Amino acid sequence: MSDKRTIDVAATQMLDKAKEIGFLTTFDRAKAQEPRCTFGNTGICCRICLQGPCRILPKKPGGNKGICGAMDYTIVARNIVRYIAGGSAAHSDHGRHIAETVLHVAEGKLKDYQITDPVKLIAVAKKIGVETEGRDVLAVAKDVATAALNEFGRVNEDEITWITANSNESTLDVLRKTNIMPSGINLSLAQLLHQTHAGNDADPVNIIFGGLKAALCDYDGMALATDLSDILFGTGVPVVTEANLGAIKAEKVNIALHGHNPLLSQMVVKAAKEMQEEAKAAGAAGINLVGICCTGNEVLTREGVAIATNFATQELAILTGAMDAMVVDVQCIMPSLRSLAECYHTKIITTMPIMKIPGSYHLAFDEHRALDSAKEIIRLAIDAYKTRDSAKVCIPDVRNTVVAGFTLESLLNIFKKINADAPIRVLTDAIAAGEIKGVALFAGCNNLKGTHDENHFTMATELAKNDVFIVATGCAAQAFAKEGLLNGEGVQKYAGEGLKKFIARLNAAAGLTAELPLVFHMGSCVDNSRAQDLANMMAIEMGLDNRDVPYVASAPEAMSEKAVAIGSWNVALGNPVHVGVVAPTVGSTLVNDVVTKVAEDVFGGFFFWETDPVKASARLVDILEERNWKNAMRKKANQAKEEAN
Ligand code: BF8
Ligand code: SF4
Repeated sequence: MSDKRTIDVAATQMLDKAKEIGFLTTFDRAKAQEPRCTFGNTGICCRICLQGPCRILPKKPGGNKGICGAMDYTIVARNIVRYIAGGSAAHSDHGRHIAETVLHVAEGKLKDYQITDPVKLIAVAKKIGVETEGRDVLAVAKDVATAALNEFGRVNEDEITWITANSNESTLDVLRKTNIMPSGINLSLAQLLHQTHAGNDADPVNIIFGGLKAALCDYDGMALATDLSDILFGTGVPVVTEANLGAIKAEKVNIALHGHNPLLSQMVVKAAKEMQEEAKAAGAAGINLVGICCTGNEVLTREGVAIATNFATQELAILTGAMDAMVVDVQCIMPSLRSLAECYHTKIITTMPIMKIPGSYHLAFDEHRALDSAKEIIRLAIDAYKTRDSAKVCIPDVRNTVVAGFTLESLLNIFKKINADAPIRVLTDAIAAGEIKGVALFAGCNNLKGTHDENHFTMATELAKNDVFIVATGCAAQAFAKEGLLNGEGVQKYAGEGLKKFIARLNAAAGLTAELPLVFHMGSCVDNSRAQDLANMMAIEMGLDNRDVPYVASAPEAMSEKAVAIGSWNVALGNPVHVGVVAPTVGSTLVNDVVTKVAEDVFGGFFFWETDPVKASARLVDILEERNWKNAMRKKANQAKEEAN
């Protein structure tokens, strides 16, 4: 574990303040956990039955296996795929919630939500085979939402819809041949928990394949979440805002939107617009919304809401003394928020039936009266504001300009201004010409096993220097936002000559008031599906299989089960994936070799673990250069020539 806590200047100031008031933050708690247990760290601790925990103790007679006889490889494989099950359940349940809401909108049951983007609705309907000709928008929406909900309960042999609709044929072939194509999400997740029950599957490879099937459900759940969120709230376009704790405003009622699901945060944004006067009547200059974690990314993309901070530093937003309410929904919310809030006037408001924190204020969010629920939340914040102690307010004067909102559609709209017929060719031609080396997706969390945000920053600037076009989601994107990589200055400071030229060309065509950024913010973690759509498009345009495309993914500070699931479907869909923490697969050479080596032969994608961000970046650049795309394109061109002769 590193001694340096964070590279974020605002966070450093707040950590010093925490020390001053004697509050132990997540950074202190991370230190308290050191040294870590090697068994757990490497994946060779089994706790899935009550005889356990069993550890692999090779030097003791009888200790080289668990009590039931499970080998290291079985234990490691079971542990890792159970992470995938957790992540996949979280993402897909988020998607289900949105799908259910779209269905209820289509049935006229909800007054506060509408179909905001009918163009996206028609595009999604066509993609998944829902009839659109001459049909009413709500009728189409009902069928699309029903198709999404059918992804969950399907128990027959039919293939799952969103993966089949989104993926390229050669990728689907691999998924079918390896028998990991899911049918229903619930079925695959239940089967995986069954498969990894004590005394069940002991074959590590079979377990990993079961895990990959569940990971594909993660992909499916997030792809439908992205599509249906766009339909409901609009597909983002470029927006300009700011990021870091300096986005919290002393003179305003500050509300942090924290969690993941836009069903709540979008409503708070809407309510805030209507309630500015109420805040003013309480003596504030208005209402200021800021985002934390992925719901922050959702409302940044669609509404231009500023970002306060990312996962590891969520507590620090409260330490500014100016956070009047933090409204949370699901996922990545630290239970510690509540005890810290006690030192201040901040109201922690939980809203979802599956996410409560003892002692915090629970306001059950009800989609049937969504706007009223959101208004109640804002009123709680205004009331809290009235009790704010101005002597405790200390907001770091740190913020950076952010240009975000690059959903795939909005990125393609920029490309279209250069090539209206084949927009994606703007990117692939620049790669073929050697101007840029390829595309890297940065995704995932913060992990305090390292220095907060350091891997993110170092890797993005290293890859930019090497002319890699970068897209980002999740807390990685928020790290870049805070550190000034999501604006034009970032390009001038960090891009290599080729990337600079490429972005300059986009700037000239885009005609936006703001300069395009070094890193293109694609949204929240469920929006990793947007990045995969980009990879799929590149493959089609370049005439390649996904496994040959110059596209890589990295989670420099992966933390959550969701990150494990995302990384795993990336591998299954053909992408090389870097992870900046050592995965708990290293306790079994066999399992580790399967996911880092054998996977490449089967899927084209593979994992590698590298905690040093400079080394990891160099490896990613090498991978982009070594991918088979040049050979494959040459071969295709020769074939075409021969056929023409
Ligand atoms: O879904 S990147 S810490 S906030 S899990 Fe969580 Fe990780 Fe952040 Fe978004 Ni994604
Ligand atoms: Fe131990 Fe086997 Fe039970 Fe795991 S399943 S805890 S290895 S007895």
